[in-house]
This record gives sequence, structure tokens and C-alpha cells, in this order.
Amino acid sequence: MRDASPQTTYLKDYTVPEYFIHSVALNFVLDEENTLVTSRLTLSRNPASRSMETDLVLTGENLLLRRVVLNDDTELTDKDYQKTLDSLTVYNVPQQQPFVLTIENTINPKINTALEGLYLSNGMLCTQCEAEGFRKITYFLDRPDVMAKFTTTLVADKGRYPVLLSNGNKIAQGELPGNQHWVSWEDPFSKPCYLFALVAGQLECLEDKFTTQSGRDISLQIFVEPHDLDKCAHAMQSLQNAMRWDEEVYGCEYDLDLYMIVAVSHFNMGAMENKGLNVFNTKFVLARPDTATDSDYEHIEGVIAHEYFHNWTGNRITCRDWFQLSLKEGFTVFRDQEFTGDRTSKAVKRIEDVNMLRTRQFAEDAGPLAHPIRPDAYIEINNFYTLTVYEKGAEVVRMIHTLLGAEGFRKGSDLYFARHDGQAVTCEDFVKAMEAANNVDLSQFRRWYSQAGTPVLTVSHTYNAAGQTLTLTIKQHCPPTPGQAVKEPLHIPVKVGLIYPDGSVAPCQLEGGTAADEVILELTQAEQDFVFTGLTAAPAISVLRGFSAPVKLVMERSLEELAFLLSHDSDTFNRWEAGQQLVGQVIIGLVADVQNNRELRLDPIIIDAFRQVLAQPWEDLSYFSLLLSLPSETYLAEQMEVIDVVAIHKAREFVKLTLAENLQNALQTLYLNNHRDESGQFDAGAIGRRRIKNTCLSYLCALDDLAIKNWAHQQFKTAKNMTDQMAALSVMVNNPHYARKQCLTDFYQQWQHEALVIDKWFALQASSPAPDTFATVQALMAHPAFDLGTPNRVRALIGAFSQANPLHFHAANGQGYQFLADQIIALNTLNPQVASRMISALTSWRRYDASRQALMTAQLERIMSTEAISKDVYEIASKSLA
Ligand code: 7MF
Ligand code: ZN
Repeated sequence: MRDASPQTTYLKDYTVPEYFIHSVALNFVLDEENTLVTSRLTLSRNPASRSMETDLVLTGENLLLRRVVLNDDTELTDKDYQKTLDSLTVYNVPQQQPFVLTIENTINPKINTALEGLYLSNGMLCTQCEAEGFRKITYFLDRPDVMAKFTTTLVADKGRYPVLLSNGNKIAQGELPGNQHWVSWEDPFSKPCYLFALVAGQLECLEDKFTTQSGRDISLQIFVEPHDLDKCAHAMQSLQNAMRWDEEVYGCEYDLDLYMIVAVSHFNMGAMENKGLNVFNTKFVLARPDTATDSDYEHIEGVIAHEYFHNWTGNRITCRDWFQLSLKEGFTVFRDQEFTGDRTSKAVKRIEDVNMLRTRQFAEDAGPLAHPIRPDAYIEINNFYTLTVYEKGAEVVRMIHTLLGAEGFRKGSDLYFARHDGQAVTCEDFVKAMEAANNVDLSQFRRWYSQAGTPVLTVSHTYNAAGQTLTLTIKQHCPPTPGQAVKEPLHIPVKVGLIYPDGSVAPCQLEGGTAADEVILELTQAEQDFVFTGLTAAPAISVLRGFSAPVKLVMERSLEELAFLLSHDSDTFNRWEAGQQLVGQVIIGLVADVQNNRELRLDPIIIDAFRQVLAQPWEDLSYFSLLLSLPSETYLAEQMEVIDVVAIHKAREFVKLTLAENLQNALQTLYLNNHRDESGQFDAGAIGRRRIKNTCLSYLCALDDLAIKNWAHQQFKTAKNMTDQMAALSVMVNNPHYARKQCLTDFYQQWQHEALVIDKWFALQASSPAPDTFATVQALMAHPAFDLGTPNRVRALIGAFSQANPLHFHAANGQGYQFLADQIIALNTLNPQVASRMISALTSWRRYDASRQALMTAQLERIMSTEAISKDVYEIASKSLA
């Protein structure tokens, strides 16, 4: 245990910086074990700072200080400054005029397993500075509201590091004796140090260009390890698509003449928007039809777009402090969601985003780590890159979009860019721009930024036949979250549509308003009535269309009503949602039957509903597949008071099997009609065919039918694309199958040199419900291809087992918990960020039975007693127990 609990940083303590850094000239003499950093800073006192201090306090961690020079002529001695573990204080710096401070220090990238600051990945040197990694490179004012102009010179061995990259434009390069060379980069835009990046290595480059709306040619370069050059085309296309979309939808044009992307195999997170030099996890760049699935292709395009969109929402306009993280992340996620919706299928994209929000962010919001999208306090900022800040943050931006309409939102974003270009600002500034551009009052809406927890909307209604009116009563309530016992009512947009019993659209006409096909109700009070008029019959009510707010909806609806909505709702989200509610209710009922040892019987209304869906012609086959998909075990678990993973699994498998038995012919026909041995086809039609076919295969493989098992085996052997190969392997791993072992071995043999495919191989086995899974996971930990130092591998094996395998992770004897705690303790010193993210599987311990609660908390306690526990792990483990 550490001696003192780590310090908490509070939003309320924010003060402006005491000094500004106007420019910084960095010089790196790169070496694996001993990199020399020289930083020449031009500083001046910030006149707005009220502090009387005359000392300059810079942040720095794990640095070996060599020299400090003031104004290029005075070398300071250790009487002029003081070092601590995480700072450098220079005494009595000039207060009246700008001054120059030159600092020399060394760092050791090779021992940097935390992958923050400058580190080594497969022989390549690269950096990750967000949020506070720059302080691991050199002493600086490492805070986002200190923005400086950077020039960077990289010096390195030409053989080992032929490619030397940093932000901005290349301004000079040259040769040096001893096979050394150097390159200088200049970034003309002021930026906070978290957007700094450098990359050095033996990299190959795919190059293309983009002509902006104003006619400027931008050079686009994607750098990868040589054997990956054949997997960059999709990323390049994605970048061009994103650049065009941002011009068309937001009027945002790229500003530099060069845009570089580097793919790195050791990376803690998805990717990073460093100015002009994005660094990506290989997972979100590399794709070839035979190595990447359709979903990989889609994610790559989304992440490339996300990082590109940050150039305006994050880089040109950045965050004042890290409490404002959702300002750039929530907005940028909203932008990438809309982009992907426009590129693929709006309906499918919205459903996938909501699915993720409801299974994962809702759990975060309901647990001990609940926090508002703009948190008030943190110990380790890396722990606040959460689903709440990102995904709920995007929902909050989406609600503003819904309230203002697309045009009003665009006026707001234009004003936001115009007002704040080049500044470090707050969420408040964003809301103010939206208000000012639309002349609206979002005072109450602001509570979404400060209030944690998922509101529950309870909806009831009465129809008055004589008056032809429908009264909709909506109540809102938000359960307490840690530190927030009392919740104020929120401003919630609720999109509603009405449907007559014959399936036709009923008019939405509020008292005194005009009739429309649908309406956005603005709920602002704890309880509110909305009266619809001119309704000649009692309509079915479609509430929260498009999932217009991140809330839980409670509404008594019979299975018949839900089946009606599944057939007739014109809103694609709510139509799917009705189906999910329908099967969800039935599965939850079956869970109780499992628990009470009652015989299981599937309500025929479900089979009928599925039969109807199967009988209709669907243009969007991906949407069709979603209509046929059962709610996930994790989503079902969210609906239970006390989660029973075994009963949920049994009940859900029973439904799947029964549906397969009853609909076998239709599913087989659908499979055969859509099965092709295609490669390289990524249009919506081909993607949809694969998705619907593989959905059918998954149902059919629940049957104990040798012919079907042969189909799966055959598909595995002949697949010409990774989507089909993985889908086939997955049904063989998740169900008893004669060729399971052989195919797993063959797959490894075939793909052992493609790290991202081997990640799939690990993850697939770790998430299988097969009875031998825990033993398999343990064996895989000892597999030569497993490595605790590679975050993608850790997530593929340990992450998949603990987060995507509720059945086995929650084994009653606690072996899953103990296994996870062992790995977290090992990762604590190796990579605290990855370690801390792995704890989430234990955080929800209160949702399980008493015996599991005891086992889970015992492991959390054990984690808390880790020697030299990191801030990252300490914060999450201690808050999980609180
Ligand atoms: C799409 O946000 C959505 C979210 C921080 C690192 C990327 O651009 C980022 C970085 C984390 C978690 C999720 C994402 C990112 C990070 C991400 C990536 C793509 N500024 Br941590
Ligand atoms: Zn981001």
C-alpha cells in the first residue's frame, strides 16, 4: 500500500496558468535507452494570474535532468531550482518581460511499459501525450490551456530510424556523421502539449491527396510497418470520406498541407488526434478483405473520422482543463456517429450506438463510479476517459441537435468555431454558442453536464373517445449517485409518434399546435401532461423515437402492443426496440422459470413475431439482422434486480434453440439465398448479405443437426473474407462441433503472422460459453503468442473473458474473479492504464448474489493491497468498494 492516498484534483479549484509558454523548440537525440531532450521555452508571466509567486513550477515525471539555462546565457545551479518526483521549480524567474528557459533531460523509452510519453513499439519510437504524458518527455506546463507554437528537430540513426515525424510541416533535414540524420518540423498552430507527437522508425508510407473545397491540395500519408502496407487502402479512403463530410456538413476544411497517420501495435487506446500526425492502434487502420471483418471496416472508418474531426473539435478549439473533456469528446463522438450513419445505415448505426450505451454506459451510471459528463473531481485523469464522458457526452450533444434541429445546430457550431478558434474553452462556452445562435435558453438543459445517473421516464396515457384526445403523462426521476443524493428535473426531448390500429399514421397535434407526423415533447418538470387532440381512435404510442434521450423508459405494454409496434412503427429505432422489449420480457419471464425449476415454454407470440419479420421483404439486410437478434446477456442482466448469469444464459439459449426449431426452414432458405463466396465486396448489399446469412447460421447451429454443422465447417474452409471465416469459427467454438479443435488449430496456423487476426482467435475462445472455457483461458495465458505487454492481446484474452463472458467470468466458485485480480496486479506495475480499465468487471459487484458479492469484493480488497499500487488502479478499486 502507498503511504498516503493519492491527491484529488477538483474542478472548483481551477485557476488560470501563472505563466504562458509562447513557443517551444524541441530537440531529440533519439535512442532506445537514452534519448536526450533539449527544450527551449519562451515564457512570460500571465497578467491575468492573481498569484504573487515568482517561482515557475513545471511538471515532469521520470526525467533525468541535465541542465537548466536562463536566457541562453545563465546556467542555473541547484540553488536556483528544486526538483521533486513530479516537478521542477525554478526560483525567481523574470516577472516583467518574456524570458527563455532551456532544459536538457534524458529519458529511457525502452523501460516505458506504461506506453505514455515516449516509448518503444516493435522497434519504432512513438509518443502518447494525452492527457498528461508530455510531462514524461520533458519539464513543461502540462495543462491544455497553455498553448504554444512547437518546432521539433529529431536526430537519429539513419538505419534504425529512417523515418522521423512530428507535428506540422517538414521544414529542413540533413545528414550527420556516423550514419545519423535529422529532420525539423514546424507546427504553425498554437497547441497544448497533449497534442504533441513524434514517431521514428522503419516505416513504409501509402500516399494520396485530398483537394479541399477551396481548392487546396493536401498530402495524405499513412505510415505502417512494411508488411502492413497492403492493408492501408481502406484507411486512406476513410480519411478522404471524412474530410469531404466535414466540409459538407460542418463547413470545416483542413488547415495544414499535410495529414499523417501512423499505425502502432502497442497502444493503450483507440487512436490519438495529435496535430497533423495522428497515431493509431493498428486495429483501427489495417484492413484487407481476408484479415478484417465488415465490422472492422466500419470501425476503422469511424475512428479515422473521429480523429480527423478532432482537428476542429479538439485541436483548433481545445479544452480549458480536463474536466471539460466531454467538450471535445462528446461532440466528436456525435460527429463520428452521424458520419457513420450517413456512410452506412442510419437505422443500424443508431441501434448499435444505443445498444452500447445501454449495456455499458448505463451500468457505469448505475454503479459506484457514476459521474457527470463533466466530472467535478478526479485522482487520475486517465480514469475519466469513460463511456459517460464519451457516449453519454455524445447523447447530450445529440439532444441539443434534436432540440435545435439540424439548421439551428449548424448555426450554433458555426458560432462556436468563430468565437473560439485558437482558444482553450469550456462546455459552458459550447452551450452559450448554441444558445446565442438560436436565441434559446438552455439553462435547465445545462444540468445534463453536472448531474450523473440515468433518468427513468415513466409514461402513462389515457384516451378520451368523446373528446378525441390522448393525454400522455410523463414522469421523470433519477436515482441518487455517489455524492449526489438529490436530483433536479432535466430538460429532456421526447420524440413521439402515434399509430392508428390499422397501422396508418395518426396526427400528432398538441392542444393549440399544428398537426405533424411526429412531435418532440420537451419535458422539463418532474411530471408533465401532454394532450394530443383530433384522434378519431385510440392510437398506439411510439415514445422516445430514435432514442431521443439517454434515459430508461418505463411503460406498461402488453406483448400484443409490442408485436403491433414491431410490425407497424415507422420509426426504425422504435420498431427494433419493440421487438427487443417483446423478446426481452419473455426471456426475463423464462429466467424466473429456470430459477424455479419450472419447465420452459416459449410464448408462441414470439415465434409469430419472428415469423412475420422473416416473411417481409427487407431492403436493409443489416437492419433485418438486427430485428432477428436477441438482446445480449449483458442487456438482459441490466433488467434484473439480482443478476443470475446462469439462468440468463439458459433462458436465452432456450429461446434461440426454440426459434431455430420452429423457423428452421425459413432460416435455411435465408442462409442459402444470401450465401456467396465473395471477397473484396464492401457495399451495403454484400455486407447485409453476410450479416443476415451469419445471423441465420448462428441460430441454426444451436440445432443438433449434422447437415448444418457441415455448412459451418464448409463456410470456414471456403471463406474468402474474414467476416464469413470468423462467423463460421465462432459458431463452431460456441456450440459443440466435431471440427472445433481442428479449425482453431488451422486458423492459428493460417494467421499466426497477422497480430490483429490472432487477437480475434484469443477473444473468440475467451468469450465462448463452452464448458472448458476457463481451462482454455488459463492455457492461452501461457501460449507463446500471449504477451501482457501488448494491450490488444490483454484485451483480447483477459478483457474478453471478463467483459464478454458473463457465464464463465462469474463462475460460482470465484475462479474467474481471482484470475482477473491476478492479472490486474501483474499489470499494475507494467501498464497502470490497462490495469485500471480491467477492473470494471468487478465494479458491478453489488448487482450479484451475496456469495458472489463476497468473492468479488475479496478480490477488489486484494487489488487494493497491491504493493506500489498505481493512482489509476487505486482510484478505480477504492471507488468500486466505497
Ligand atoms: C472513437 O478520443 C471514439 C473514441 C483519447 C483516447 C480516442 O481521440 C480519442 C483520444 C480513448 C477512448 C476512446 C477513444 C479515444 C481515446 C475513441 C476513439 C475512437 N483523444 Br482513452
Ligand atoms: Zn476523441
